[in-house]
Amino acid sequence: MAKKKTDPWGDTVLVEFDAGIAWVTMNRPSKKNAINPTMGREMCATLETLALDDRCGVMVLTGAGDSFAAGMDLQEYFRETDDAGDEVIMKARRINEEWQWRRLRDYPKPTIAMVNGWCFGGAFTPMVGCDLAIAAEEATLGLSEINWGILPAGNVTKAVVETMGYRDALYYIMTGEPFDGKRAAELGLVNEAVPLRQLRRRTRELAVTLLEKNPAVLRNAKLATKRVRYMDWEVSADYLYAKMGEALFFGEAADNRRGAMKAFLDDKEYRPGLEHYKDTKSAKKKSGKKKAKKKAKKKAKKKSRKSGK
Ligand code: ACO
Ligand code: V55
Repeated sequence: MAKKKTDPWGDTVLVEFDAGIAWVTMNRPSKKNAINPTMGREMCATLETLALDDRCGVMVLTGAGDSFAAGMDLQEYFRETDDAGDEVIMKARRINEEWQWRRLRDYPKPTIAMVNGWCFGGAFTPMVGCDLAIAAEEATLGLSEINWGILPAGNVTKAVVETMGYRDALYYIMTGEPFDGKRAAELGLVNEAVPLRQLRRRTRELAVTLLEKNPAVLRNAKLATKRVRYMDWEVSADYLYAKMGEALFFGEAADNRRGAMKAFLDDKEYRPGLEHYKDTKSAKKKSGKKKAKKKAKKKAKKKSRKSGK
């Protein structure tokens, strides 16, 4: 498979496009991908650009070498900003939170964190900021803040209580004890853990599943999940009907829905409980459009033929 490598946003972030997937790599391997202010700026630019780039149907966030990211850079993010004063600290925080949770949590494309290795402290915020996460069983994660003298800020504590149970969150925040990828899956911090040698393959497989869905409906489904979490049942019911209706006005979502109902109810061609509806008509319409999309569709079709429908 031909891979195109571009790094127009600098050295700390790498982007590779591959059949509808944008692999975004935190790239300071000699510093275990510790997140410094430069990476923050380059991540903001990267996410901003990929949001409007058709080559990015799904965004995967990962790290170069043996690390996802060893948290915030203790030298450049903490020690150097300590010396520089309030305004500099506040600017560094603003840029950091811009990509780590403000932008990521509401990202218009589906996002997957691929936790390939060391993942500490500040790395939890973008990891949880992604919609889904897969870890290598061999990865080592931890809330190491308490081990060196701070509490998990930068919304790390928020990310942890949103994913882990209450007792587990307190346990790992208070002890700073490291744990592996398998344990991260048990804790609900990631969706699943697989052996490192299968990590990329499994992540790609999950991304391809997401690429098959109607993108407007998928976007609204994920945003609605995040919103209704803190609503009461009455407000949530109204909100979901409004969003369900709204999503049908975007792109080919209404055609997709109508076609799927026909294929199930009239033609008895497929069963929505068991598989994704493949809209052959709109696939043809799209085929002149974008190379990456075409490639992804073709791959998905081939896969469904192989599996005997
Ligand atoms: N900030 C700054 N530099 C870092 C960081 C970091 N968070 N993590 C690693 N590095 C640097 C090391 O200083 C070292 O630099 P050098 O080669 O210039 O001396 C290089 O990365 C390699 O790290 P080593 O410690 O030599 O690698 P090792 O494999 O022995 O250990 C480990 C890896 C466990 C990740 C270790 O580097 C570590 O504990 N890092 C800090 C993890 C952490 O607690 N991060 C902060 C979380 S709290 C927060 O983010 C707010
Ligand atoms: C921390 C993390 C931050 C931050 C300040 O977990 C402290 C410690 C993720 O950003 O801005």
